Amino acid sequence: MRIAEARVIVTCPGRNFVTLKIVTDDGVTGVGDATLNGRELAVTAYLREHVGPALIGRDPARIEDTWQYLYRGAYWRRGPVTMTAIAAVDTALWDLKGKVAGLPVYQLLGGRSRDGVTVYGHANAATVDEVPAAVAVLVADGYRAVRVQCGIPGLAKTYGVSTTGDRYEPADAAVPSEESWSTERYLAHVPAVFARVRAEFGPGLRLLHDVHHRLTPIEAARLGRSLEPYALTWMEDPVPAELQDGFRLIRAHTTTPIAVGEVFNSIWDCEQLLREQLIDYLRCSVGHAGGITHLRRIFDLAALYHVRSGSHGATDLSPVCLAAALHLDLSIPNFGLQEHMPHTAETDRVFPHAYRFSAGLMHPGDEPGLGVDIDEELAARYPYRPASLPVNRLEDGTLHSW
Ligand code: CS2
Ligand code: MG
Repeated sequence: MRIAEARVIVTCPGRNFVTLKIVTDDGVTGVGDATLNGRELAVTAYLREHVGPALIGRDPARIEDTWQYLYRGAYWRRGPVTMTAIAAVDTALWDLKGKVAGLPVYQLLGGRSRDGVTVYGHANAATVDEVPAAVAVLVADGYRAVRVQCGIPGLAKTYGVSTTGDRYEPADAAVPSEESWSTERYLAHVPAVFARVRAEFGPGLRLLHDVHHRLTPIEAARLGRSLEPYALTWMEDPVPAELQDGFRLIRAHTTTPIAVGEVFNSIWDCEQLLREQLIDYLRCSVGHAGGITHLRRIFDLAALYHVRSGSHGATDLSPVCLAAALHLDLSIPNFGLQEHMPHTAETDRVFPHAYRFSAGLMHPGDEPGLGVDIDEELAARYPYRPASLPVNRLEDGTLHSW
């Protein structure tokens, strides 16, 4: 068996997705998610121009060798575009290997380590008074863990909260839209949000919050300490993660667990945070961190330091990525939580899949491979639409992290 074609499919059923479909000379296919929110065409070009031609004629069974070939062969190693492209190839090859073996990928990864994959949902509300109703919807749906994001008094918009009543999709304009931010307003407001949730739902519900890279280490330490009475499962992306020593300062002041990593794309981005036990959950995704092969390696390193997985799973990661994530989540020993933002029905039609949600757990299904595909005819009806993520400015106009 040899690789005969590497097809890159760009579609926009409500938001852009990029999918790599690898086809063998026997007609067996595998798919990988190559979506990088706001930079979709960069990965598309990388795959079409620099990776696809090099795959033709290769043995699809040689997954690790292909990974090394694409990683070392790039010369310019790492980075979100390169690693998303490698991730798509790797994921497609695991899909293919499962189909050839007649086994779901999780069986190739060592089988089930748990009954199902515990997922967390998103409760978003414009005001504190609206938060309990948003959380109640998820609890009623069976979620055992809920991420809570709330509007901030005095700010028109903030991360995670839709202002249109539609689903929250942050890539909302061809040229980045601008949002306004106030750390002072945020830090003064967030504890009351979780005090309200705990008062309404008690101590058992696992609560999470995404800070989205917006604080300094001492501000994050203050936030973590202010949230300690509410026993969060995690405080996510408290600071931009370039300065990893900064996490020592947060750790010195608060026991609120920390989750980081959705913007990481290689084991090297994680190594110091893991070795120094500066985080508690690692958010790297199959789609952005080099695929199943690399992410399994990252989670094995994390396990040495008591760090559990908490993979990114926003709607800008396609159903192909979610399917692959569930196979890995089901099998690794140090699974923590999996993010689950359900895709639209339109997206689910473009990406038929076997995975299912029930009572707070997800399972990838037992179809050979990943149990997901792309309906290329339907995908062709949704042309690419330029869309960029927003930028963020402080109230005095200073550019800040979004
Ligand atoms: C967020 C994401 O889901 C999360 O935790 O950080 O929604 C993130 O904003 C988007 O994936 C960016 O494309
Ligand atoms: Mg996040």
